[in-house]
Amino acid sequence: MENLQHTTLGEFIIENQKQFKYSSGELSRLINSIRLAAKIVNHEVNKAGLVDILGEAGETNIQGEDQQKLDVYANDVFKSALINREIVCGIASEEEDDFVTIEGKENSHSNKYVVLIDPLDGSSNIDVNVSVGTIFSIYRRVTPEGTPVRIEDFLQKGNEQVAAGYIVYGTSTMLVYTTGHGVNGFTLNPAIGTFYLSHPNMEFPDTGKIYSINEGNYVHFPQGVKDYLKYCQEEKDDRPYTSRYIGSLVSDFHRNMIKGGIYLYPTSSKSPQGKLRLLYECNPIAFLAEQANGKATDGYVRIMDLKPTELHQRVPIFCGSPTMVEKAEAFMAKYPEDKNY
Ligand code: AHM
Ligand code: MG
Repeated sequence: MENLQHTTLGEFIIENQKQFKYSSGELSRLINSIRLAAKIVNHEVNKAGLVDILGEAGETNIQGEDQQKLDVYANDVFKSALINREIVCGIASEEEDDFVTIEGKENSHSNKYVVLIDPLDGSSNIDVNVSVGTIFSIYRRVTPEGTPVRIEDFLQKGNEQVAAGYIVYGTSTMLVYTTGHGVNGFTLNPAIGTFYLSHPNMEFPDTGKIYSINEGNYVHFPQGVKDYLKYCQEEKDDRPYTSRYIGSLVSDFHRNMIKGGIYLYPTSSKSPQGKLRLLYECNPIAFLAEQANGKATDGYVRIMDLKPTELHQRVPIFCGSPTMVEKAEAFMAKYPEDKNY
């Protein structure tokens, strides 16, 4: 039977609204609409294995409905949840070349927040039934309310985030988020469609034994990363560490936060700026990491101190248990020339 003593996400959002300094209920409504969209996307992601029976993306299925690719579908769901409820003035998404401007009531641009989102990260994992995620980042606009949003509303430092979070569609579906007062995780009970607070005050252990990196790129990595990987594999003290790499940022990060570990996506000669996107992958992950006793840097500089220059900018990222990130940074510091990627 359902334990009615457990806090639901809806209750948690209301109870914690007063913590937020500009509390007008707008941020709470925004997180509520992300909660709703997460449930809809979860429902669709769960059916992904049926695609061979129901029809491939881009085809028409047996019922005559057009099948969409799941990342495009997730983008549409999150966008319409945010647009229909008239709570944001702009959205930037991995799925959209440019940011989307949203008009509020009576054609004004009166809402305060912008959302940056990766609607379905790691989506190549869908075909093989491995977990994927959604990542989101929320800012207050910097341009005047009532006017259309501009690029500078989106190109804010990670430091300015008011909230960030992710949904992991894994063996369970979880929504994990922060508004700058720690990190809390909620698990979906799919039978009744309710998220329950299952992981209050999540924190990275100070150190851990897991390193997560696509080691297939080893020969292309900067020397500092190569040296750090050799350190991870060395037989000394509590090493060698364990290698775990799902290839889904959200899932790798989530596991490391619970067990202790480091995730790295460095620059390489194949991807000289790294692969992951600053605005809707690295910054929200960095905010969560720091709110959970962890660290996130580009190997030299704190991710949330980087000044964004473009919407889909890529940066290298090293994040996770603080002692492990600091150790990796010490190896990078020996090669200061690699700082200018
Ligand atoms: P995507 O935004 O195209 O899905 O790529 C992001 C994903 C991350 O989730 C994951 O950590 C990384 O790309 C894996 O990349 P690789 O296959 O190069 O190791
Ligand atoms: Mg992505």
